[in-house]
Amino acid sequence: MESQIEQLKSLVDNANKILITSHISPDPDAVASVLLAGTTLQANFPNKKIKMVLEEKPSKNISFLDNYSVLEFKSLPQAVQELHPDLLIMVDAMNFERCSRSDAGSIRTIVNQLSSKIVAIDHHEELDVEEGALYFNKKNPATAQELYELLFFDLKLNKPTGYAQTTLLGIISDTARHKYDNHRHRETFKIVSELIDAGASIEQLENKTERYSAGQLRAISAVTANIKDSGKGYTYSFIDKDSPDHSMSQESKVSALKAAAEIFTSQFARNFENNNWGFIIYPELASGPNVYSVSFRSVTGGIDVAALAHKLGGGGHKQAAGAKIQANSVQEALQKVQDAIQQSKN
Ligand SMILES: [Mn+2]
Repeated sequence: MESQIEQLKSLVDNANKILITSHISPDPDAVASVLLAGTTLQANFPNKKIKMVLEEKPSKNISFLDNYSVLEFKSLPQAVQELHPDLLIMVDAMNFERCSRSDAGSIRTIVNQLSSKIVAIDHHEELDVEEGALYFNKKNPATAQELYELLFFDLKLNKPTGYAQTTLLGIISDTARHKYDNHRHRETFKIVSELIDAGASIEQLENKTERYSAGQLRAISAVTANIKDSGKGYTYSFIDKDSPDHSMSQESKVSALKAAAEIFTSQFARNFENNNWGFIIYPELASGPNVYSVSFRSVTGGIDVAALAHKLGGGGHKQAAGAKIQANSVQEALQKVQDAIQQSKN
């Protein structure tokens, strides 16, 4: 019986055309993971045709990363149709629905017709792993770490230019600079030391990624104004459609809402009054007028928020998870979340 690593090695060896992708609403770990996997394969197998495609652009500007310009942002079914990949690698995701908002089903149809091989490399809670995929998940704190271990420790591939900064960005952003308990801390800190030795800098990275506009700070003030203690052990806040204000363009509104939600989830969801978990609801403007996002956080060992998010059609980690909700108002979305919490107690 071939080991998983041997299977991965032969899938890569036998593929001439490889497509690498990640999840919709890509965060820095998703983008860094696509870049790390793609540039490493490109550097080690210069005769293979390798494409790095994401269906959506990241909300954070991380275009300073080395090789960022090789990333293509386009419809994933279209990219699969154009390339006819022998091998499709999903990173930071485990099924096509996570990778495509436009049409996951048609990706599945094309991939089946082509008999393309599928690999999924992820660190989220296991949920609907794509059928037939060779699946890797050690529950690392970031997919960039999972990839670093696979590519350089297990497959012993050569490192491409820019790998140190790219990997470090994935790890630093998904761990919120090592804020949370991490059962793979020995591997994480060993790798982070290697990356810093290779010239990457946490301070420089964070100075580039942690930037706020006036619009984002106005959205944050709406979030802190709306913060509530439910009286049932959890904290919540919300932003309605008209926040932060009417004058902003759609694009800056989307980024302001995301930034405000992120501040709430990282700083306040677990830390308000005596509560150790909570959530925020905000309009998901990019998905349509009646779509809201809910984002949950809890302290390790407390509430399993992945299960709550799953009830609402989403997913994630036990301590950090989210879902998208159809609702006509933020109040209706809030009611749906509170109903799901109530049901999970019964
Ligand atoms: Mn991730």
